[in-house]
Amino acid sequence: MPETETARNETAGAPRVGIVMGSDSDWPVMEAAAAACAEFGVVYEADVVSAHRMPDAMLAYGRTAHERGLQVIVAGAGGAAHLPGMLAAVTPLPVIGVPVPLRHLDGMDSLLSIVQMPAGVPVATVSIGGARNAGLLAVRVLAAADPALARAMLAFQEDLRAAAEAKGARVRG
Ligand code: RP5
Repeated sequence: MPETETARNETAGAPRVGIVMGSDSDWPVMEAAAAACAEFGVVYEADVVSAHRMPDAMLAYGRTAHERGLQVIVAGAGGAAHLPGMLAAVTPLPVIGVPVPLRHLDGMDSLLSIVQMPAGVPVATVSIGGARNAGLLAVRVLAAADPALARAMLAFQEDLRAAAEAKGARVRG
């Protein structure tokens, strides 16, 4: 995974999205969230913040994230995936959860650990392994109050439409 300092460097600006995961073994999935942010020029930070192995650091991350200027948290974990929900319990920021698929159970355990939150503590859960959509959703959250980012998202959606239509044209011949 990248050096967190890279995303925090002063020329890039302060991170707006915090991408965290339970283990560095989650990074091959979670890097798609980072790539989506980077595509839109959104500065992110990425780090390992394990709910089970480093609970004090995890709670400190969640409690201080908004004070540090983060505006959205993308949290991925696999198995007994409590990280997104525990962060949502202590931060006022929107939390987007990514169920990371592990070798057993095809990620269903991760999905069910993240998605079924009690009322009052929301986690916006994407599909199993859906880190790209998590990154894109984080960009959309920011775009709600950032007109330039909203325009960039509309252009991205237009590209998606054009690509889908081109595929249709190839099928039709
Ligand atoms: C979870 O345990 C992590 O999010 C990861 O998906 C899983 C396995 O972690 P490692 O044993 O690979 O460090 O907490």
